[in-house]
Amino acid sequence: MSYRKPKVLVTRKLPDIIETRMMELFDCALNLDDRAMSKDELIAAAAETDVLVPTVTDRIDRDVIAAAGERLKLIASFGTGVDHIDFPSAKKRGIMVTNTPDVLTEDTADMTMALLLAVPRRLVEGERLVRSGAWTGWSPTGMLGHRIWGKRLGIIGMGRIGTAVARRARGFGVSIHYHNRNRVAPETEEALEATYWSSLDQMIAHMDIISVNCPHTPATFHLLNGRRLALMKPHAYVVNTSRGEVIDEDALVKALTQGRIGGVGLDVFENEPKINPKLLKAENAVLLPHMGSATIEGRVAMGEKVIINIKTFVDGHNPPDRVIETMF
Ligand code: 8YV
Repeated sequence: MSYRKPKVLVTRKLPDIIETRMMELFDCALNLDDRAMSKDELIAAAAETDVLVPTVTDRIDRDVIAAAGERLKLIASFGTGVDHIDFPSAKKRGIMVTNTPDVLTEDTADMTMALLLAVPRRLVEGERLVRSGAWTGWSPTGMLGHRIWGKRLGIIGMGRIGTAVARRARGFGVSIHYHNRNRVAPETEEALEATYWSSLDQMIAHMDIISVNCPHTPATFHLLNGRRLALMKPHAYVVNTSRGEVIDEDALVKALTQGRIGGVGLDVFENEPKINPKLLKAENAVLLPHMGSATIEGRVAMGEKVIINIKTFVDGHNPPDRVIETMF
């Protein structure tokens, strides 16, 4: 039987080594210019492909899935979060969805830790001061921030990334607290000396730093809303490397600009790449361009996962990173 290579559409430029391998294995349409595709382009492309490889910048909504016709069988997303894909619509049409978990856990936890240090210690403000030429030298009261040693970190979402953040933060003398849909295994709690809070409100009210590490799902949309932000201690910080939508960004900006919280470290935003202008002006906000998993090693490993997911699927097996309903 002759083997027809599956037609695979990759929506963004991937690392060269991944694109080369994909070209060998599949009938691949690449995006060498790395220009984000419009909805119309996605709709047109989805109708003519067996496998779609989107990223967080592509909205694979109901319209795109409806336009896909009979041909599209797999959406092999490049990334762990799948909130850009209308999963129920895909499921209804029998389209499988896969993602790339695990391989970006440590990198994202590193970036969370970087923000967790940068905000209380005013790292970026200090850097701006030096570069501006306005630094007049050391002073006993210059650039005072807050110590993180001995403080309480509240992790919202104790999955892979949340756990990896907890492991790191312990090394900095921070006590670990968490809220999660399900309590983690007693061995994990014990190893991390982690305290479980069944009430998110209660946890928020007692923490010095809040780290958002849960996925964005219908259940976590605006989980950190105005009411919950008002529960925070006035000196406490918020760090988010998950998805902007988990926080009500308008409410966060209000809390920050009215001095009701100490500062924020954000790698993700509600309307990426648009940033609330008030955030841009806030000295106590460290803002990053969604780069939590942006390491060469991580992005290659994510690409390898995409290839394995596609290959196992077209060979008639169950892909290792199949997204299932219970994840939402
Ligand atoms: C990825 C991410 O870079 O994997 C995720 O969920 O947020 C990022 O680290 C991005 O999603 C790639 O599509």
